[in-house]
Amino acid sequence: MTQPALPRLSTATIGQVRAGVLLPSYCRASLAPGIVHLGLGAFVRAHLADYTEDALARVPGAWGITGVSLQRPDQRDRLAPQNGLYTALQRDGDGVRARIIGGVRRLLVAPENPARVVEAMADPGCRIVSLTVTEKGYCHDPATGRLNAEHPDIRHDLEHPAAPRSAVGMMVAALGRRRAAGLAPFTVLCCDNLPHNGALVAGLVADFAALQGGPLAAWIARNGAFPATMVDRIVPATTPADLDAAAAATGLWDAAAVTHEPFRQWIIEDRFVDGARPAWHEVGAQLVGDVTPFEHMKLRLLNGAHSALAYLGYLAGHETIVDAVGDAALRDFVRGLWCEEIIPVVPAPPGTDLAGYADALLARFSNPAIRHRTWQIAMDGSQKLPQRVLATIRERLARGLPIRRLALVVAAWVRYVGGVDEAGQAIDVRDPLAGVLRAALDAAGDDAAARVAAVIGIEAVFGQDLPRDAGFRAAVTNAYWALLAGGARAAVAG
Ligand code: CS2
Repeated sequence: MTQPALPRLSTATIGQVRAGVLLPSYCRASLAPGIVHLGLGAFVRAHLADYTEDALARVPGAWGITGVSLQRPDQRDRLAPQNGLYTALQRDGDGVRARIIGGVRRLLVAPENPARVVEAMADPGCRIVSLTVTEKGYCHDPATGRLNAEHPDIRHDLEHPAAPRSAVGMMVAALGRRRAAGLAPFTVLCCDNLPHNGALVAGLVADFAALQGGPLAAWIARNGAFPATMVDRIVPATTPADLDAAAAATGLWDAAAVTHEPFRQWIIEDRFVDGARPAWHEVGAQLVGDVTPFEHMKLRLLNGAHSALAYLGYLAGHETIVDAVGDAALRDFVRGLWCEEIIPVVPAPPGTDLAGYADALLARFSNPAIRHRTWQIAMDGSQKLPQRVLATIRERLARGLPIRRLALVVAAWVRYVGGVDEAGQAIDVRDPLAGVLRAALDAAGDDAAARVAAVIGIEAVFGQDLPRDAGFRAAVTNAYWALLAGGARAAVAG
C-alpha cells in the first residue's frame, strides 16, 4: 500500500500533480481559519470541506478549517506531512475525477492537548464549530435525545472542565471562554445523521452547561445558533486500493485520500451567528427555513435502507452495499421497503418526488466504484436505528399500518448483534451498547422470543413505548423466526 516511487503530496510537490487534477484556486497561504471542525473522518473531508473549497473559489474569506481528531492521532499523522492537503477522488462506473483539497490549515489531536482545542474554538476568528463525530460522539440517550449525564466522558468533563474529552464538553468550555471575553458565540453546525440535529446538540450543550451551573446556559440560549442540517454523500472508509487509485490519478502519493460518489447534498437551516458563513449557498448547498422534511427523507429512505442492507446483507454473506443490491432478493426487498412502508408515511420535501428519490438511491447504491462495507454501516446500530427505522415504525403503528419489512430490519439487527452469522462465523459487533446487548442476550438464553424481547426491551434504544407494543413485539419475533428458519435471503423474499 505504499508508493515509494512517487513523491508525497505536500505544498512542495503540488506543482508536480498530473494535468487535469483540480487544485485550490484561492490563495492558500493567506487562508485564515474560521471553522473548527470536530471529527476529521473521511466524510467531512469529502463533504463540508469540498463545499468550502468551492465556496472559497467563488467568494474569498477567512474560512480555513482547523481539523480536530477527538480520539486518535492517525488523521493528523497522515495529513500533517502533507501540510493538510489531500485528494478527494470522485468515482463511478464512468471514471474518476481527482481534486486536491486545500482548506484544512491546522490539525489538532484533542487528547494530546485539549486546552489547545478549546483555545482554537475560543479564538475570535473562529465563527463556526462544525461536527462529524458520529452518532455516539454526542454522549446522549438515542431514544430521548437527552445528554447521558452518566456517560464516562461527560462525568469526566464535569469534573475537569478545563481538559474536556467530549465534543459537548469542549464546546461548552470554549463558549464559556467567549462569554468571559465579551465575544459572540460561534455557530454550532452539526453534520451528523441525527434527527433535528441542531436542536439536539443545542439541548445537549444546554444540559451540560446547566449541570455546571452559573449563567452560561442562559447566555448560550440567548445568543447561540445551532442550525439543523441534512448532509449527504456516500464516502466509505478509505482502503489501500483507494490510495493506489488516488496516486494513479494524481501522480503523487497521498496517505489521506478519500473516495466518494459524485452525488452530494447539503440542506442547512439558515441561522448563523451574525450571518457569518462561507458562500456555501452559491455552490449548491440549500439554505432553508425548515430542514425537517429533507432530514426525514434522507434518514428514513437512504440511511434506513443502508441499515437494512447492512444487517440483512451481512447475514446473507454480502461484503458491500453494491454486492447486496446486486442480489435480486435484497434489491426487491429494499424497493418494497421504500414503496410500501417508508414513502407512504414520509412527507415529501418541497419540489421532491420520493419515488424518484428512491430510484436515484438505488442507482447510487449500485455504483460499482464505491465499495461501502456492510460491516461499516452495521456499526453502532443502537445509535442509528431510532432515527433510521424506529421513527418510521412508530408512524405506521400510530396509523394501524403493517410493518412486516421494517420489523425484519429490526430482527436482522437482533440477529446481527447476537454475534454469529448464518455460516456460524463470529461477527465483530461494534456498538457503544455492545456490553448491554451481550448481557441482555446472555440472560435470555436460546429461546428466540426471549432474545427478541430482551433486545427490544432496551429503553435507551426502543423508548418506553415500543417494548410495550404487542404488535411490534409480535412482528419482530415473527421476522426473527423467519431469519432463523431460512436465513436472510429467504426471509426477505417471504
Ligand atoms: C451510512 C452513512 O455509515 C452509515 O451508517 O449509512 O454514512 C451514509 O453513507 C451517509 O449518511 C450518506 O450520506
